[in-house]
Amino acid sequence: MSGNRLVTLNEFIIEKQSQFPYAKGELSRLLSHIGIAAKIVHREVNKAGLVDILGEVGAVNVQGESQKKLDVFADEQFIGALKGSSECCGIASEENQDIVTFDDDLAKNGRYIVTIDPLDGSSNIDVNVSIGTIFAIFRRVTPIGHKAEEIDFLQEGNRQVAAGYIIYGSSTMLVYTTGRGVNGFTLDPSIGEFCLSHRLIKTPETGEIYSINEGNYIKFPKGVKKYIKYCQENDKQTDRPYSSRYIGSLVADFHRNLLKGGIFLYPITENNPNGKLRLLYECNPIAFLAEQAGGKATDGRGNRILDIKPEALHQRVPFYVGSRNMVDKAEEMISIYE
Ligand code: P6P
Repeated sequence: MSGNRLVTLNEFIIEKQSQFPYAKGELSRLLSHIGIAAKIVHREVNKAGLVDILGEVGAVNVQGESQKKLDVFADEQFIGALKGSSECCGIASEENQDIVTFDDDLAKNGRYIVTIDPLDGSSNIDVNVSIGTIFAIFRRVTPIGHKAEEIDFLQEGNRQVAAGYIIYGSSTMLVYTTGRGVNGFTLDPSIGEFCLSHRLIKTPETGEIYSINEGNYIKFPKGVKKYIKYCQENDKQTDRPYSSRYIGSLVADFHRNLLKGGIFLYPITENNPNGKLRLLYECNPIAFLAEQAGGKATDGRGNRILDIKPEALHQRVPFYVGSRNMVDKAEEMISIYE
């Protein structure tokens, strides 16, 4: 709210655009189009239990239309919005094995590429648990006017120009950064606008929440087991009151920790020797947001997530993200016991 007036996402984007004197509005248009797709997905997510949207791909609903799983629906909505922005020449999506290039002349002149997980945690939708969309925006490295190529998508996360997520929860929020802090916008369905609700989010340097799937405990490296025990032991001196909170939806777990302080860990396990989470469209955007809010994101081996050079579109990495002091402590224990 500037004064008492609501600030909408578009007003905020345009206001901030003036801080980039050479910006011609391309990034602004891209972000606005993401906001439009988010509203459409919000509408379907919120009634998913009532319509056939949960059906398997290829099934036929009562009207004889081919049913779409919600994540395929979300993928189509975001691809359509990004293509329609005419600022994006292609995307890498969790839902598509290969990059999706937009080959019309207008889009080939787009300066940006987007990596996206259109609906992360969609297995939770059937049980009404919060899910999310995660996206990252880069400038293309191939010449404008040509089709996007895979090399455009294999850039280190430190080259992101923007990143964000939409969380479809008790309310729908869009949280994003362009490298000048993290701002959160809550969707007001009565006016169909995302309105600024969390200005310049700063995550606490330490917190009292640790988020990890303890069902994998026996498969964790020794240092991770030691860190979990550290979080659970009551230290008489500090009376460390850690709580375990794990939703199983990255955006929901991260969003809570971002606001309250905490650490999210997805380590390597025997089943996932490189971790489970994807570098391009889960870890990089979340890491950018975490750092912009004063937090930290590493692979548990001292490597900053944003400095990892991607080798493949769907590459997985171990992921430790959240309050700076907590990530440091986890790293310390992993290095001691590894
Ligand atoms: P697990 C959801 O499937 C997801 O990709 C993330 O949103 C979430 O953090 C993680 O996987 C949960 O994985 O193995 O604990 O169920």
